[in-house]
Amino acid sequence: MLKHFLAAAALVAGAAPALAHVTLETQEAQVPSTYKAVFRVGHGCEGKPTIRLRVQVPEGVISVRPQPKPGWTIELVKGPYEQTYDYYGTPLAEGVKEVVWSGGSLPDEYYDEFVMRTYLTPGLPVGSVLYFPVVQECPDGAAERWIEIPESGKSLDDYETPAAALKLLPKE
Ligand SMILES: [Cu+2]
Repeated sequence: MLKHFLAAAALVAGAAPALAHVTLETQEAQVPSTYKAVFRVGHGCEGKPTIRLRVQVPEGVISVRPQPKPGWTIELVKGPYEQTYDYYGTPLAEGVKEVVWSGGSLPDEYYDEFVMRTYLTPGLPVGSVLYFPVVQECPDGAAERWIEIPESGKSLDDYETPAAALKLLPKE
C-alpha cells in the first residue's frame, strides 16, 4: 500500500513541473495566420528571479513584433531567413530570429507574460508542432533552458525542459 502511494507520489512530482515550464498561452494556431505568442513564465531558476528571457523564433515565423513591457528592455536579434517569404505582397528575406527581454527581475514566486505578435507563413507544416526554444536566465549564471524538441514518436511529457510548443492547424 505504502509502496503504491510512493509510486503515485513520484508520478505526480515528475509531472508537476510540466505545468510551470515556459509555455505558450495559445497552443494551437491556423496556418497561415497572425499569431500572438504569449510566453508564460511560472517560476524562476530554483528560487532565483528571472532577469532575462530569450526566445528563438523558428523558421517560417516572420514579422515578429514584441509588445513593449514596462521595466524590461527588448533586443531584437535579426538575421537572414532560409528563404524569402511573401508578407502581404512584401518580400521578406530577413527578420527577427530572436527576441531578448532583459533589465527586469521577475521573482521566483511571481508569474508574468512576455508577448510578441508574429505571422505564421503558409508553408509551415500543418498538422505538426512548431517549437520556440526559450532560455530563462537568472543571477549568478543560473538558467533554465527550455530547448528540448521531441523526437518523432515522443511527446513533450517525455522531456524535462521542453521548448514552447505550438500545434499548427489547417486554415478553416
Ligand atoms: Cu517548470
